[in-house]
Amino acid sequence: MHAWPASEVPALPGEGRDLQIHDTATGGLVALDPGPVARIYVCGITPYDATHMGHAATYNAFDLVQRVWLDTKRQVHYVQNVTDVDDPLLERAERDGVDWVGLAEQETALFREDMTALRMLPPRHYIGAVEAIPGIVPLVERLRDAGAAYELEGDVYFSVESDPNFGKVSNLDAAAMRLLSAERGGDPDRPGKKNPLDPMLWMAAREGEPSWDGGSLGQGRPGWHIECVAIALDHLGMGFDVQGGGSDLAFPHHEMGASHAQVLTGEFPMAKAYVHAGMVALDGEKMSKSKGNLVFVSKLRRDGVDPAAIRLALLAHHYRADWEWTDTVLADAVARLENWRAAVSRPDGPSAEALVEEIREALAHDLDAPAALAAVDRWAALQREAGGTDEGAPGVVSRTVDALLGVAL
Ligand code: 5CA
Ligand code: ZN
Repeated sequence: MHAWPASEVPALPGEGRDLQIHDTATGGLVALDPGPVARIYVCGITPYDATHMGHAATYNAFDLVQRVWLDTKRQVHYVQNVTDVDDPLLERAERDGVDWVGLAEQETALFREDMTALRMLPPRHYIGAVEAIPGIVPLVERLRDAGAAYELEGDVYFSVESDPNFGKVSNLDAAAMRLLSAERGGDPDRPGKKNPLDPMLWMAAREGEPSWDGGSLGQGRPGWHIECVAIALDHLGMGFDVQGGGSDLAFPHHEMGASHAQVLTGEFPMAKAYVHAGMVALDGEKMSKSKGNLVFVSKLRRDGVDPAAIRLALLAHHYRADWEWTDTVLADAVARLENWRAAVSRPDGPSAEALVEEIREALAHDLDAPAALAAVDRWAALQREAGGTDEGAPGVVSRTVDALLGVAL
C-alpha cells in the first residue's frame, strides 16, 4: 500500500538527545540506543470508520519518537500496518450494506489525508493485512510444525503455554487477561481450546466471508496478532527498537505478538520497548468506534479548525495519560497557536538557544510534550512582553516547533 507524503523536517542547530521512554514490559524508563537506523513498528488502524482524536493522539506519540531520533541524525525505519480484513470491518460493512473492500479503501484514504494534515511522518512500509497473507501462512505453518499451534474445527490456535515468556509484556494476572481477552477480540469461552487465552492464528473460511488460500492451513483468513508479527519481522526483523500502540493493545495484541515471535525465533522481546499511549475519552468514556462517541479529525478540519491547532491539542497531554476531549481543550489549543504565530512573526526576539535545549530535554525524557509546550509559552510571553534583539530567533523557534513537535507556525 502507499503511505502519505512526508512533510519536511528542518535540521536544527546543536545536538539532539537520546530518547528515554517508558516500556510496559519492564514497567520503567529504558534508554534506547538505536543504531544509525532506528526501527519502529506502530500498529495501524482497522479502517471501518474515520480517524478520531484517540487514534490521532496515539499516532502523535509515535511521531514524536521519530522526531527525537531524526534530531539525533539517525534515520528511521518506520513500519505500520492496516488491518484491512477483520471481524469489526466485516461487521460494519454488513451493517451498512456496503462492500468491505470499498469501506476499507475509503477509510484508509481518509486516514492518509488526516495524517498528512496533522504532519505525521509516513511509514516507509505501509502494509495491509490482506497483502501480508502470503507471508503469514508460512509463519502459522511453522508454529504448528513446532507444536505451538493446534487445530479446532478447522481453525488454528496458538498455544500460549508454548511460550515460557508469555505474560511478560503486559504483566497482568490470569483473571485480568481473561477479561481483556473477551473484550478485545479473543474467544476465551470457546469450548475445546487448550487454554482460554489461546488466540486464533488462522480462521477457516466462513460462509459469506472473504477467504484466501492458506496452503496446508486450508482456505481462510489470518488472526490479528500474527498479522503484525509477520509484517514486523518481514520489514524490521527481531529486536527492533519500539513497538507502539494505544494502551488497549498491550494485552492481548502485543503480548500475543511477542509470544508468536518468541516461539518463531527463540528470542524475547520482539521490541526493545513496548510503548503505549493513554486512552482519549469523550463524555467520560473511552472514544471508540464500537461505542460511537467520536470526535473525528476530518470533521474538525471540515469545520475549519487548523490542523496545527488539533496537533497542539494532542501535544498538551502527556502521551501516557488518559485524558478527556472537550471543547476547552480545542479552544486552548487555538489560542496557543495564535499566540505562538504572533510571537514568531517578528524578525527578532529573545534568544532561542535555551528554548531549543529545553524542548529537546523535555521530549527525550519520555516524550514530555506538555513541558515542551510550556517552554515555548514562556518564550512567547517574553517576546510579547519584552521582545528581544536576537535576529533570526523567531525563525529558530518556528523551525524547532516544526521539527520536534510537527507544528507548522
Ligand atoms: N488495527 C489494530 C492494530 S493492529 C487496531 O487496534 N486498530 S484501531 O483502529 O482500533 O486502533 C488504532 C490505534 O489507535 C491503536 O493503537 C489503538 O490503541 C489506538 N486507539 C484506539 N482508540 C483510542 C483512544 N480512544 N485513545 C487513544 N488511542 C486509541
Ligand atoms: Zn497491531
